[in-house]
Amino acid sequence: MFTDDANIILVQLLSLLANTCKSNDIPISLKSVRDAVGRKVKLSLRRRVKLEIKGDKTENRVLVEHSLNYLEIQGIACNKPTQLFIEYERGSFSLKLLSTEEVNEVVAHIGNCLLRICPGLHNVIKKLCMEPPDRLISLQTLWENNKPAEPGPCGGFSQMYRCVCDWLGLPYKEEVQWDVDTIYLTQDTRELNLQDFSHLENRDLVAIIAVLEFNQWFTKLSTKDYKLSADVCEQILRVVSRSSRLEELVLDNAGLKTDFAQKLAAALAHNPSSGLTTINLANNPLEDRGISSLGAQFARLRKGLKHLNFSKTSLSPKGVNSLCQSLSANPSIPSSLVHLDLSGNVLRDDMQHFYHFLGQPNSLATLDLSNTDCSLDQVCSALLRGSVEHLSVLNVSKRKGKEVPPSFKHFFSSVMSLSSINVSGTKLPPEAVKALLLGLASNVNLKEVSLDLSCCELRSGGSQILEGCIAEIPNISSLDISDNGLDTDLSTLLVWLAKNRSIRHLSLGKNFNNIKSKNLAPVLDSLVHMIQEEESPLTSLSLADSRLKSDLTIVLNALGSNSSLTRLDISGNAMGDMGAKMLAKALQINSKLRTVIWDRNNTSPQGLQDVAAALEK
Ligand SMILES: *[C@@H]1O[C@H](CO)[C@@H](O)[C@H](O)[C@H]1NC(C)=O
Ligand SMILES: *[C@@H]1O[C@H](CO)[C@@H](O)[C@H](O)[C@H]1NC(C)=O
Ligand SMILES: *[C@@H]1O[C@H](CO)[C@@H](O)[C@H](O)[C@H]1NC(C)=O
Ligand SMILES: *[C@@H]1O[C@H](CO)[C@@H](O)[C@H](O)[C@H]1NC(C)=O
Ligand SMILES: *[C@@H]1O[C@H](CO)[C@@H](O)[C@H](O)[C@H]1NC(C)=O
Ligand SMILES: *[C@@H]1O[C@H](CO)[C@@H](O)[C@H](O)[C@H]1NC(C)=O
Ligand SMILES: CC(=O)N[C@H]1CO[C@H](CO)[C@@H](O)[C@@H]1O
Repeated sequence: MFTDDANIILVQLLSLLANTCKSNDIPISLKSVRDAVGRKVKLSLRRRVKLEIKGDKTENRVLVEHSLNYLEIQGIACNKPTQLFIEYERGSFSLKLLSTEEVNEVVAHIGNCLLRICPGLHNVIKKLCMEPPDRLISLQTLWENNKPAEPGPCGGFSQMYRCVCDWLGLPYKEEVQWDVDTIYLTQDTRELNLQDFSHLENRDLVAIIAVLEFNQWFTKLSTKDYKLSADVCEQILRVVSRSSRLEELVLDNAGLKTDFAQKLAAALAHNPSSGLTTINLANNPLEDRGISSLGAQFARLRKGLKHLNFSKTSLSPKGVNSLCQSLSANPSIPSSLVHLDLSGNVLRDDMQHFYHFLGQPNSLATLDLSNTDCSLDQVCSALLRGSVEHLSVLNVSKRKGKEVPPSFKHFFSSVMSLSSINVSGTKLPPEAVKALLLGLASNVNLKEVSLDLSCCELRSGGSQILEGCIAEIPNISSLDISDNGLDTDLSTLLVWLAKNRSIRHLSLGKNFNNIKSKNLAPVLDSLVHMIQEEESPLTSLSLADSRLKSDLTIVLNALGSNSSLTRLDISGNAMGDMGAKMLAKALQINSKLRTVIWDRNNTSPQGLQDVAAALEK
């Protein structure tokens, strides 16, 4: 309630007024109060009280509303009819008022003030205890009816920011208000990104972060590649220890060390109503000790966790085991944890508790173990035991030269429900690609699988494997094989791809870097055949970033006769005016295409006009 200054003023104020109202009978004269506090103080609250001092002793005082900062109130207790106990940041005091009604009025007034500053608060006063409890019910009804209809942009952020600056004695920055009230408001975002304010001083960041203790709009606090100072870290921890609104904390590469993780654990322990479910502390050297402390708290989180990112945090198997023991100990986590990123940590040795965790039924959709060297065999066996249902990203990249364990294929052939597999950029060795495809081919449980094999350096070897398996895979609805150095190999591969009647979306781009003009023709012929195949299931095709230039016209011409395509991405092909003309012609007869993604590379205004004219028809 009272900053140091305000508190002193209050105490002084009470002493000053003690003489003027020794007897309860004499009404408090407005003039005497005015004389005591000065003209500037608003006198909306004026009550005769007895301040309880040591033992049973009390002193007659007058309670006057000063420009108090209500943000500092921690709790109010009214355990006896006329008693009012107020606990604030730096102390507490206990008052006796003349009647229960007066106590209720004072509490109602404080609540109303808080509601004005912090609209949307669920518990207007954090800890409020009234005896008998029905006093509380009428107060809550009153506050409910008093809630402001429109709290202002981003949950009334600016107003709170002003109060917080006042409370912490920090300068109020107009530009913060402007940013939030205009930019954040237009973007309708719930994420407060510290980088937006990183040009300000640290103490300004402290005030901005402090608002999140009260604000009910923002649910995410984030920063990346920006070293946080000690006072900023302290304030973040304070918010974690008090907010029930904050759900996501992303402090990526923020210069945090072991002690931060330990303090974060303590902050979580302090806040039973914390709603934090996403924690991304990637690229901070937290080490085993930091993560273990955090884990001990994770074990107790009632709501569980959705997203944990400990990529490149200097973890060893010891830390991962400890973390996973904690995760296993929390009954909410198997159904809540969707993303787990442990990439970029050296995880070579035994990770018994990690595999145990994966081997329980769980909800993981992303498991990133790239650059960790952990055992693929154990991971796959565990995932199968855990009957994972929706794994969409299993990243085990940088495993060149390692043997592919049988459990890898077994996983893909037996997993019960897997809707997307993303191994993009994971540079799977050819045997692993083969195991994956054969596994999928023999899996009778899957349908509508989307497979992203882009950027895996497949080249000729990978192409042959694809040719051998792709036609056999039943329900693969989307396939991305872009950026794999396929070049001339594409001409045969496309023949096989065309045979499969389930692929509706195909991405082929960035595969034409080392192909000679004369070899390009057969590839594009195969593609044209595929597009024009009767009852082709293909509805979406991407040839993005292939730099096909004028050769693209071969494909564009094929669009004229009715193809099944509704979406085509030909961006990054520098097709020029000729291409634009062809596209224009195709669009004039094609009635199916709904979306064409295409950039203006090498197209002059004339080319643009041609296409525009075609679209008008
Ligand atoms: C974890 O954080 C890193 C660094 O920001 C990011 O690249 C990665 O995508 C994140 N992982 C997940 C699963 O979101
Ligand atoms: C897989 O990991 C590699 C290496 O860390 C990374 O570059 C790539 O983006 C990751 N892929 C996915 C799908 O997360
Ligand atoms: C697969 O992962 C990569 C890298 O993280 C991403 O860019 C791509 O969009 C993902 N693919 C799908 C189909 O989600
Ligand atoms: C694959 O899809 C077809 C129809 O699209 C369906 O009849 C068949 O049962 C599916 N196969 C599996 C294994 O789900
Ligand atoms: C394309 O299909 C539409 C209707 O399905 C038909 O009217 C049109 O004649 C067809 N065009 C060609 C070139 O086959
Ligand atoms: C095509 O556009 C990209 C980005 O818009 C640009 O970097 C590139 O130089 C352009 N290429 C040509 C040939 O104009
Ligand atoms: C689902 C589907 O149509 N799969 C087909 C893929 O291609 C092979 C070979 O043509 C067919 O046997 C599958 O039925």
